[in-house]
Amino acid sequence: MSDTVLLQWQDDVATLTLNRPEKLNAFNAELKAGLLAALGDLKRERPKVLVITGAGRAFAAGQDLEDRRNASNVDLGASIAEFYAPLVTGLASLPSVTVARVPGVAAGAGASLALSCDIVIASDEAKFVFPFGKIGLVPDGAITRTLPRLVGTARAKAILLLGAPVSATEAASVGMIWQAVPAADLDECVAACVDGLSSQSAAALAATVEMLREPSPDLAEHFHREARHQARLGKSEYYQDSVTSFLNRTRHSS
Ligand code: T3D
Repeated sequence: MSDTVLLQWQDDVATLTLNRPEKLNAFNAELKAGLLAALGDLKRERPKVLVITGAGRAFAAGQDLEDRRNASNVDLGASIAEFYAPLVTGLASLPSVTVARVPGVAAGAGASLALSCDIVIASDEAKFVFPFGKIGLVPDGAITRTLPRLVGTARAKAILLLGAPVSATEAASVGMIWQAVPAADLDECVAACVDGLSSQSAAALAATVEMLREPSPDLAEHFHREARHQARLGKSEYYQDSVTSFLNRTRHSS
């Protein structure tokens, strides 16, 4: 894997860093190849938690526009089919809880990537920029699907059609992301989130994200899936041990 993408491990937590800070981690060909290679590793290794972040002051500035100098020679449909779709669908199919650590700007497909994660924690200096209409493209990275689910259709339409940057603080206030935190506290907040996830059952977390990412449109089918997960998880040693330790807990009188 090239050093434009770093994949680091600590126990069952993986951290994927987009590493072209001088270009705000824009997706050039090398970085894209690195991301797809990393995705292959993640599919094999199945971490409990995956943190995705950008090196330096940005999360990611989206497609590298230097690689689009002669755009008429490039098939952008193929770019979606061969990179953006496999990336976002690949992440959505991981059993890992995905956490975006957003230190600064996330623009274009960079914003789509960040918002495709299960939990997004951003520095209060960050912003989400959707420049698609201004550069003559449809919003991609499935953001036209993701964003209405996060903030509702009316707000998603205004955000994507008007293209005004959304500050991290505003994003948190409308439920687009989980938290906007002071820049100096970003790492501590992400670490607390990761610790909270790490202390839980991997199988339970995987089932929970599977249900949350793609809820069944039909309520009966949703309950069917829920029952299947619960039947399996209910037989696990993890659950049995948790029940036993609850029942054997020591009560402290105050
Ligand atoms: O093509 C396809 O395959 C279809 C898919 C498209 C998906 C997309 O993502 S389309 C959207 C592409 N992204 C953008 O349009 C964002 C372009 N960037 C910006 O608008 C601004 O850079 C930011 C708002 C993100 C940040 O602004 P600022 O003032 O903080 O930083 P800056 O000075 O503009 O950028 C710093 C450097 O990063 C600069 O390089 P330099 O001059 O110092 O060598 C700049 O050129 C470079 N950079 C930033 N974004 C990109 C980029 N280089 C290439 N591509 C970029 N997208």
